Amino acid sequence: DGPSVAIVGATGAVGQEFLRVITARDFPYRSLRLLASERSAGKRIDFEGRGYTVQDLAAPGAFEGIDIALFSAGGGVSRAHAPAAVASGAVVVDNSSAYRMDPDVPLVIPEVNPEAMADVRLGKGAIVANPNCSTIICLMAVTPLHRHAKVKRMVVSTYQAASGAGAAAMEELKLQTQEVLEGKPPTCNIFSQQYAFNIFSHNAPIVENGYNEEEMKMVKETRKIWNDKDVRVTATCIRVPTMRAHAESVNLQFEKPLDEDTAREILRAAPGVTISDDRAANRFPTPLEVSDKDDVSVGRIRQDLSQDDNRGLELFVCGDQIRKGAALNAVQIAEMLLK
Ligand code: A2P
Ligand code: 11C
Repeated sequence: DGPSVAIVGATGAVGQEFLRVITARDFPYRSLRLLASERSAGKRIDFEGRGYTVQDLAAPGAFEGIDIALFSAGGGVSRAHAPAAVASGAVVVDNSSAYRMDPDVPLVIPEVNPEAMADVRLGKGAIVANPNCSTIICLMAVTPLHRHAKVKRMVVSTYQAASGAGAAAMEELKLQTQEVLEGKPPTCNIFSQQYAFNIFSHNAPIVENGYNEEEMKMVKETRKIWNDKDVRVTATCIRVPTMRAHAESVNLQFEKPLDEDTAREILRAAPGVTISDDRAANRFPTPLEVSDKDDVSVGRIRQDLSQDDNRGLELFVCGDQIRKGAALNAVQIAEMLLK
């Protein structure tokens, strides 16, 4: 029993994580179809005791009989193929940026705004968008506080892992690290500059206002998810040589006062959030600690001393970019469709 599920981009970093999350959560499925590019067509993937042959997404009938299609093969692939999936009656959960800002497409973090997808039904073709990983990780920690004291302004600085740029970027980081240690010139295929032992501004293109696209996604997606077009958000997104979890420094300005003890209490009760805030031991969230974990981890919770009347807080958040930033969030959306 359960829905028939297709995974688009099944050979990629997020695609492989979909499979792990499906197993971890015991997601019920009637059948599974693994789709990727023609490069991978014919490749065998063993999953839960069965062998699957990867199929070419572009072959006719790729979505025939599919109830839920989990897409993670980039925006171009989603734009090219999600309409066909919808036309054949599937609900597409799209991990790309292609449809996020479409007013007819819900942009959903299940712990934050499940109500946005109230009209989406299994059996009726539709798209639900998964937010950008940096947005998800940030809003998992900030939304519970926002509900309490209303965020007026949010300043985010990110420290983003290789996985955000795909499996090949993770391989490039490993290879470069080895090359640099051996005194060889680093191979730069995915990124245009040395990544190992370096940090640089996020590789997303810079737009007209000087921000890069990753930063603008955080701005626009936050407004849509919170349904608050007035909230002020600014971000600086940086790539750091970690493997699969993003870190973010978040500065908040609230409409109402919020002291740090109350903030800690609120976060302790928040689903999908763990607190790691040991001042005595100087131990706080790290990308390594949250890797392969479902929860985002929050620490460095402190009053912003530059703001009056307890109107400001500082936080440091880490989250597994492939897990909650992508695959887990999408599978949670799929689970909501089964309710
Ligand atoms: P393939 O392995 O056949 O190239 P990652 O983000 O880790 O780089 O993974 C990208 C995923 O998207 C892979 O599964 C990749 O398949 C898939 N993909 C990329 N381009 C296409 C395409 N044009 N059609 C179908 N799948 C694609
Ligand atoms: C990163 N978040 O970490 C990016 C990549 O809009 O889904 C994913 C871009 C997106 O590099």
